[in-house]
Amino acid sequence: SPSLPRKNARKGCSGQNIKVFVRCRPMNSFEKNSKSFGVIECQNNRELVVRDKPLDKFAKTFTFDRVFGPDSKQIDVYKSVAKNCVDEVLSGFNCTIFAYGQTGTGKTFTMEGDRTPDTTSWDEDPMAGIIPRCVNHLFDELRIQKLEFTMRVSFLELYNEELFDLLSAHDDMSKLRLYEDSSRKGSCIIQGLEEVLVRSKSDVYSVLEKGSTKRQTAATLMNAHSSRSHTVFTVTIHIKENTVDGDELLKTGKLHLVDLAGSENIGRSGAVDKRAREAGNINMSLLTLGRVITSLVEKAPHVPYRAKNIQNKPEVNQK
Ligand code: ADP
Ligand code: 2XA
Repeated sequence: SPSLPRKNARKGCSGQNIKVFVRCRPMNSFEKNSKSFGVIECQNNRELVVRDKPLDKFAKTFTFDRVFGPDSKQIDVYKSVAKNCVDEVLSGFNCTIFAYGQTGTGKTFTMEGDRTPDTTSWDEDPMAGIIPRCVNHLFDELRIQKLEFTMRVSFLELYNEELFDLLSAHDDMSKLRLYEDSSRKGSCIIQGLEEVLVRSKSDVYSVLEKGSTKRQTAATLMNAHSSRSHTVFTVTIHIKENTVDGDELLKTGKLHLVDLAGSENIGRSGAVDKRAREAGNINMSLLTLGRVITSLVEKAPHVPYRAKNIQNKPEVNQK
């Protein structure tokens, strides 16, 4: 989905600037062995049927831009969800893809993917998720179009309202500070965030490897569960072009690929359970994000990017 509003923000070919996709993962062996029945079923690529029991008279149908069934492949998801975003970024637009859902539903599988053991070429790995496929496609396109460019990537983790750099050269996991950018309204600066220059596909792979190792370390150090943190992978490209008049034109595009924390602690009312509250409003950001997206969709005059969470405060005398 093309990201946060900018001047001249372009709408996707569908004319909408936010799209919603659903991917259903296959049942795992535990679910199969326990004879669970599937509560969701995909219909004609766009509809999702949700039932409480087999042959549920009250089954509900929901429509999305696309629904991917349990047999969908990484490449199919990439082609329908992310490929357009990569092309928009090459034209100088900003795009964001969020993965949202409960822990265990396949967010990381979809965004990052896995390495097939005993294979060497990651750029042809069928298990590669959206992130590696995006950077790969960016490199291919920039080369095909013979463009003069630089590419930078950053990778951060947001845990318990604190920011950590997954590409930092330091072994420790020190917090990063966040400032509002007074020169650009609605924008912010993350002080000291590593923005690694990548010149080749192999540079990219080193960065991905480093990031996933570091996240593993962070999880151990902070006793954190990845299910309770958000990760944001950002690719920034600068493209130098010459106009017909012989002027130089610098285009900047950003692609944000976000693997959100598990949505399981968010109730219908917006309340979070006691445990999550103790851990420090982990899901506050998910609630805020929900309101931001709703106001963008409804084209509300004010988008509460900076809103503090209101529903999430512990009540007095709560058990
Ligand atoms: P999340 O990030 O939402 O917590 P994961 O990506 O870790 O979930 O997925 C949970 C498990 O399900 C993992 O073992 C993953 O490999 C598997 N899985 C997820 N989606 C798929 C899929 N589409 N096909 C096969 N296995 C999947
Ligand atoms: N999902 C794996 C990483 C994990 O560690 O949780 S897969 C993809 C995106 C990002 C970081 C890493 C990867 C695995 C092992 C070494 C290096 C990279 C990776 C999988 C397939 C193709 C390319 C990269 C990966 Cl942000 C993966």
